[in-house]
Amino acid sequence: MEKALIIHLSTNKKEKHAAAESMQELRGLVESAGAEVLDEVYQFRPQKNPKYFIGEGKADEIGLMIQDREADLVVFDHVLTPIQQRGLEDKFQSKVVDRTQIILDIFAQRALSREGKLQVELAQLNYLLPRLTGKGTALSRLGGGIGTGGPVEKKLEEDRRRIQERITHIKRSLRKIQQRRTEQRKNRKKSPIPLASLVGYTNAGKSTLFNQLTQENRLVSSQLFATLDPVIRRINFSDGSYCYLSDTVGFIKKLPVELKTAFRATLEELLEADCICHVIDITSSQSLSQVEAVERILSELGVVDVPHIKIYNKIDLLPEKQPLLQKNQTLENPSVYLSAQTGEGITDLKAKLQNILFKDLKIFYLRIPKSNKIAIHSFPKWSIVLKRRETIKDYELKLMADPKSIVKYAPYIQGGEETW
Ligand SMILES: Nc1nc2c(ncn2[C@@H]2O[C@H](COP(=O)(O)OP(=O)(O)OP(=O)(O)O)[C@@H](O)[C@H]2O)c(=O)[nH]1
Ligand SMILES: [Mg+2]
Repeated sequence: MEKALIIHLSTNKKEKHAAAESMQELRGLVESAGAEVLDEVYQFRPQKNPKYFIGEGKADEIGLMIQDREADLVVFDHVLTPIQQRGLEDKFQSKVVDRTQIILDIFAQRALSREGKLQVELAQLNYLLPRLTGKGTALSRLGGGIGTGGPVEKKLEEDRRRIQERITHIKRSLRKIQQRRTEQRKNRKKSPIPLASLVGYTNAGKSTLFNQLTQENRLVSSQLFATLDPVIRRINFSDGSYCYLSDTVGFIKKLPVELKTAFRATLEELLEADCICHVIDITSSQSLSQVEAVERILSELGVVDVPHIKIYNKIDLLPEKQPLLQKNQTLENPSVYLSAQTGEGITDLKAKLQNILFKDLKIFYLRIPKSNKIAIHSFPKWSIVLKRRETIKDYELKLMADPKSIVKYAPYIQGGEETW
């Protein structure tokens, strides 16, 4: 296991608290990427050093620490320029990476689907391209000064061209995959069955809740970004109605722009949701700023007027039954306190989901003669069939539908409630 030192630079003394929070998150990221954190180093400095990012004196200090603690890796809680990364690697004689690279690394380890893998590769290449001269490779060590004439430049030019070609190729493949998904989505849109989407900060408990609601067995883990590939399953409600639920990649503050771009198509699926279920880890000391970060990303994606439920998760970890705040609740945008792990509060969530998703639908009872084949086959296209049964001559259906869409079938509507 690689051993890492993690470094944070504040340019503003007032940001002490934010610095500690950000470093706690970086520690989680480094561990999720598979390394061990040996120590944390903070520096306050009004300006970034163009060559070393931190001050040169601090860099020397860290150089000694690397030897002393036998670190293999130094991770900066920021985005480094190629020059800074090279300057630091030369000074430390050790690997130096930034926050973006750590996140890209985790994504690369987790991607399973073809689309996910291509998206991560695209993000990595876009990160690499402007840094091609700056990496600590044998090649770039020659960079600058005598002897870096024609051949080296030519080699770099070739590398850049090959990367550019690969980027074009990946983009083309992704477009094809995404076209297919758009088709599937259109079909789903035509169906009357509504879609709820789980969103939230990484590690909030989305997949745990997904499993609880859909009886699935998706990977749940204390590692950050355990989920990358989106998935959709059905939730069944006790009255026989149902909806779809999607689970997807978690959000994080300072999400690298390369990943935002590459995963845009995945994230844009949220625009299709009829309800956004925002899962919040109530036990995190940073839950407020995490909520803000998630809301910012949602609004950047244009997900603004979709009804949402705020789901405060992990209440089983709260010290005792402390009164839980229920503020800023509306019928359209309620909140729920629950434990995705124990199942406490799930019934409440399901009821609120039903209120939102089926708000415009009513229950109807119909009796249709078996001879009317067209009518029978059309029901699933515009209604949610809750139950069906048959007599010798007729089909009888209990269904949920928009009163406007059922007008055509008015002659078949029955009273019949008590007989079901
Ligand atoms: N105690 C407790 N732990 C929970 C609860 N819900 C989730 N967890 C834990 O929180 C961690 C993260 O859960 P996940 O469901 O993987 O979280 P996620 O939001 O899907 O995370 P990413 O996919 O990484 O973005 C795991 O260790 C879960 O066991 C809960 O209600 N109570
Ligand atoms: Mg997950």
